[in-house]
Amino acid sequence: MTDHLMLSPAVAAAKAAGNPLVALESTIVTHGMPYPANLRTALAVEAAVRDSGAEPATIAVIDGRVRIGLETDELAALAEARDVMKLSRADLAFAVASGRTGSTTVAATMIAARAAGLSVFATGGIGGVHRGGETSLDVSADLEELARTDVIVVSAGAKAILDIGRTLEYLETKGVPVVVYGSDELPAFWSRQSGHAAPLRLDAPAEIARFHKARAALGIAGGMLVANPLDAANAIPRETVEGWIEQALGEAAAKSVAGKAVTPFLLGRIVELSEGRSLEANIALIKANARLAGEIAVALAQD
Ligand code: PSU
Ligand code: MN
Repeated sequence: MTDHLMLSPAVAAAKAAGNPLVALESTIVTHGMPYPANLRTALAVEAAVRDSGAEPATIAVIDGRVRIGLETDELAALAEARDVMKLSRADLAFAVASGRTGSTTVAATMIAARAAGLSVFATGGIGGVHRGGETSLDVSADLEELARTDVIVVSAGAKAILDIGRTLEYLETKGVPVVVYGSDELPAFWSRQSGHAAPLRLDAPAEIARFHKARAALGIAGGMLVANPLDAANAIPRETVEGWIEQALGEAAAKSVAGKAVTPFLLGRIVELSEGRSLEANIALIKANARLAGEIAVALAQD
């Protein structure tokens, strides 16, 4: 893989100096938010990582090369592009082998981050078991990746469009620690409440770094999910969100939306149904996650 990996000058310099780094995904840019809010957010997220003392490394595949760290013009091109692949474990190498351009999901970003030696990654919300997943078998490859790849994924939990209970069961079965930052309740992306208790709770970046090191010392492979609740001022009550989700899910079923298109369709419709309120919350939560991820990376680099 190393031949196909290309570090940006800033990322290469940070790595060489042993400075903390945070990986960022790009599917949120190409499939998760409308233009130009997606570009504005991607740049603000990189700034949030820098503010916390770490170097951001936004990951994508451009013309068949796995890029670790993008220049602003490259990010801008991705944000406006329409025919970009949404890459996961199944097709990351396909894009490389065929010289394609694609954005990386949580799963693919974890693989690329690990290959580049990065152990902290910030996203919005992970994919998981979709509602009705017990019959459709629509379960995001993000969950399996968390089970096997040693990266700390900082999120606002699983996206609320999913079946959060079954997503938690899957993660528990696979031995993935779910650590809620500073709360006893697992957040649900746009909302602070999910109705599910925090499987584990930690209150400081240094505690998360210590947990990560203890797992490594015990030889326990696999990732860790950190769920960071959105602050109350930006969060949306669960009951409010649930109405939009129900409507978007009904429309997805009526249109037979399936496979990779499901999550982008639901997120896009919820932005419309909420008249942009969900987008503002999504932007706020990814910035907060980037900041926390930076703090964890800084803590990992100490001692
Ligand atoms: N977080 C967001 N918006 C997004 C995503 C995460 O705030 O669009 C993306 C991530 O890349 C995640 C993907 O991996 O949604 C999940 O897609 P699926 O359900 O098809 O696995
Ligand atoms: Mn799916």
